[in-house]
Amino acid sequence: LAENALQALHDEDYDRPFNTQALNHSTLVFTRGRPRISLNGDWNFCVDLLDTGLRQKWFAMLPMAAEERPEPWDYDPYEGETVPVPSNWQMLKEKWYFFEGSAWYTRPLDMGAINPDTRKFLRVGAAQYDCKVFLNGAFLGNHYGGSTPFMVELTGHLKPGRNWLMLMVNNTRTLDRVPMRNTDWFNYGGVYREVELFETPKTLIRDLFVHLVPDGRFGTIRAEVEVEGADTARLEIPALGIDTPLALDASGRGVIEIAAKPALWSPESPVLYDVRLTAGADHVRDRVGFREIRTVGDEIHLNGTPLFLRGISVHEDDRTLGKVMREEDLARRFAHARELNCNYLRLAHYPHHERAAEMADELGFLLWEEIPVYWAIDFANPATYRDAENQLIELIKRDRNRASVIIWSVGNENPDTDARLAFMRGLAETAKAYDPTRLTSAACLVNHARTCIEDRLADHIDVIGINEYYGWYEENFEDLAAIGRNSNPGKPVVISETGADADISATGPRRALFSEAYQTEVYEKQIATLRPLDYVKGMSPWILYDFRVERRQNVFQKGFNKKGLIAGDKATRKEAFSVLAAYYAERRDEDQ
Ligand code: GCB
Repeated sequence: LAENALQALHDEDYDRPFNTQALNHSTLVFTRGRPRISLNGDWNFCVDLLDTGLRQKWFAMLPMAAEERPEPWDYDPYEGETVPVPSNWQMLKEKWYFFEGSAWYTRPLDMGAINPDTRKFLRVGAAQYDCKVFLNGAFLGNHYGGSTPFMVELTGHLKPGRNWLMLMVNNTRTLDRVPMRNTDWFNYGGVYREVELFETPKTLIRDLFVHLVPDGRFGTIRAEVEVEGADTARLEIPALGIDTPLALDASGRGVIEIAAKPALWSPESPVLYDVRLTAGADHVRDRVGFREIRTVGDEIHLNGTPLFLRGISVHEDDRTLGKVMREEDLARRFAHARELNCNYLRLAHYPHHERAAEMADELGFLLWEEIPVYWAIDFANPATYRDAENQLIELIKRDRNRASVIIWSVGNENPDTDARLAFMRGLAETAKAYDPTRLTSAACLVNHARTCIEDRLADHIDVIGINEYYGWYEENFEDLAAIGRNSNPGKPVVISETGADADISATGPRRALFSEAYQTEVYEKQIATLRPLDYVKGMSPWILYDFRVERRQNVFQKGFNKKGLIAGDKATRKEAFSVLAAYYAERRDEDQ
């Protein structure tokens, strides 16, 4: 035993069998409208700073009373400290604030008798970043990516009565991940979205994608479904009088196009329809809006009408909850966007909670959704590409029935290298393959020497996002006007970011950089300069709320990026808020 233990200690590959990407988009099951059992609540918790848990096989420890254990042990998965799920450990105890590494979560799963005619699936809404799943000591798979849901089938692994579920979550930033080591948002760790258990019949609806066919005629609804264990399904949209069988091929896939004239979804009229799919004993349902988004030259058309995107960027960040999202927080976010006269939000820089897009569907906001291909990630690494692409597909599968989502963004401010071009072009193509009904974008580059928009990626996406900080990182405001004149993008441009920090606390400055007055001036100049540019079809300044980040430590920032139009309390509006609100009110009135 001692020899084995020694060998394990020296064996750098001890964790290799666990580092597969086995829990990827292909294991997802469509879960909308399904009954579910919440596994939120208190879980046993232990940080594993030295990463010894895998070597010591913490996952294989049997539940037994302390006095019965035959060997000494270093972790108490069945007793000991507990934390609530969902949560970010940084927000729970000061000693965990800067902790980066592995932590183990354990909880019982009480099943009663196992019904052999059912299947069981575990769904984790999100865990930052890498999550290994164990059930009763057996390894069931690993997921990479901190913001998308993943699922694992438990059927066959569960036993009657009490079972033990363990999640090992690691939030270490590394160069080959997506994002990599360097970001401008906080590296919250842990299981921070809902954990749920689903029970289905043997026949299983894997996927349902319903949308209006984007042919400019608004008269055809298309449904694509994927089912296991049936050769036919039934699609119903009762309010449109649709109730139709759908033939499935040998692989369980089926596609149908149906003539229909739904009332079109738009921010002004966010109409949603009940959609139901039945296959054998399995049922799912969703609430779906039908609308068309497309570009025509340098315009963006929603349902055939040109559109200006009056937006704001948002992070998922809360002073006390971290990345844990509550209904009230999302409702407040949309209420503030409404007050700014927005019709659009950029959900930066990673997939936000899925409830955000549902709410946008209900309230009538358009969304840009994004994966964290941020700055200089390891573009030449095929494993990094697989990770990014998987996160993209997981996001698309999760949200592609949401009418509010109009743009899939494949990255943000990435250096223009050949490797990056191949990588991001691949992602843009994947987005179209999984969802041809939406636009692709990315925050692209400006050539500062030539003062014009110049990015090879622009040829491969529908909308050119531009982050520009004239008046902040770039001093010479005249250059922005020059870029406007010198560029001829031939596609719609959205100013995906612009802004300036303002510290409005009692110790904040009165004038110059970091003052509220300076931020206001930047907004006024930005609006005046961008307004005459015809190809600029929208903007989402940076950002709605101040947010926490490790890298910002000067005397005014103190661990926060303060470019918010509202302070970190999510209540105190800065002066620039009303400047942007007034501009958007004018644009809205012009568009009507
Ligand atoms: C950017 C980044 C964003 C940063 C922002 C800033 O260009 O896209 O993530 O937070 O600038 O404040 O510097």
